[in-house]
Amino acid sequence: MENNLINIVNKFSIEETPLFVESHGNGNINETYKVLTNVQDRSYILQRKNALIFKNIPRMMQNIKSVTEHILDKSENDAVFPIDNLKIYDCRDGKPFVMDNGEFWVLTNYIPYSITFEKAENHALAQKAGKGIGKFHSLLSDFQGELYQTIKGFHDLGYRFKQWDECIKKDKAERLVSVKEEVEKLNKRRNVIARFNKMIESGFLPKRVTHNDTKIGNVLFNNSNEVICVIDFDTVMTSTWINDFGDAIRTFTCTASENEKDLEKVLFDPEMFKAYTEGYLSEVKDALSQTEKENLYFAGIFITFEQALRFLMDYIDGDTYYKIDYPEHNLVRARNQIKLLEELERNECLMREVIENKLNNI
Ligand code: GN1
Ligand code: MG
Repeated sequence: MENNLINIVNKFSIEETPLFVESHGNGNINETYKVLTNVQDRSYILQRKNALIFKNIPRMMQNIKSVTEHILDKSENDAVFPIDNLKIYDCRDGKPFVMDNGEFWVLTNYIPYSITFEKAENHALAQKAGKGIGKFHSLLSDFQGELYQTIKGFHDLGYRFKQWDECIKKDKAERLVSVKEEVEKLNKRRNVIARFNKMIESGFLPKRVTHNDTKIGNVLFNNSNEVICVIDFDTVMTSTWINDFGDAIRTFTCTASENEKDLEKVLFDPEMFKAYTEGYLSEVKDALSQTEKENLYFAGIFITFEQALRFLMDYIDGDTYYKIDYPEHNLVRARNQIKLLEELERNECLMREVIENKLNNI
């Protein structure tokens, strides 16, 4: 296996000699490896993109290239996104990926001494991450290019509800009987979520360049806990900033990771919400439209509901989408997200007040 991976790395245009390849990170979709080379502190990230989920990888890579080039052009000498971090290497025939046995491989820089987190460890970290994601949004706010829709209906709850109805009808893995309570908890929220989604999809909120996976694990920090950059651009598409704010709130304000089994540990931390929101708004406040400002408070609830639905659907379907470490993993994740959803709902007023307050005082 390792030899095969080294052969793949050798197809990319890099000067160093790859020596070792080791498994890296804990993504739920792609296979990720760190490649060590003959030059100290010159390592790479090799990824096998999941072609079952990303149906058109060449176009996805085109999205990633256009967006990273736009950032790199604008952020030269910028402390938040220092040049080179996001570079994607072409293979020797000029494409930004290698095809091997029908599989797509991509090579990017490994940033020395970089770290990621599964949950926010302190408020300063959440504040800095908010600033980093806000910076990502503001750097791309004047992007003029076209972006391909990498995954159909990714954050469109109308589309997700169609998948949900089908999933419940088919009950492919015959697990429905064991998750009645969870299904009911989601169904009873359907109308509220659908109404919010309709408002988003109707064009009431501006369409922007969005990351669409702004979870905590996709923000890279250095060992002094300063943000280096946002990573994992696979789902960069056009949608609303609500989605990115929401996914960050889902993960930065929760006292446990999305894999935590003990639901008593899954709580909303209001201080984390304040810190993240302050960092985020300090970068994008002036660019936000009035409708975005008015609807940010619901973003965390919206995306956490969606994530609970997606994990539960995958469990009912028989675990065909997300990687799992044990048979009940998707169910554990779904229950965890439902608990967080309840916590967020209880804090809806608080979130509204904090946003209003920060908008007036930053
Ligand atoms: C997946 O593979 P990863 O960890 O980057 C998923 C996200 C989910 C996330 C939950 C393409 O992201 O949408 O929010 O898991 N990516 C895709 O951890 O479905
Ligand atoms: Mg991702």
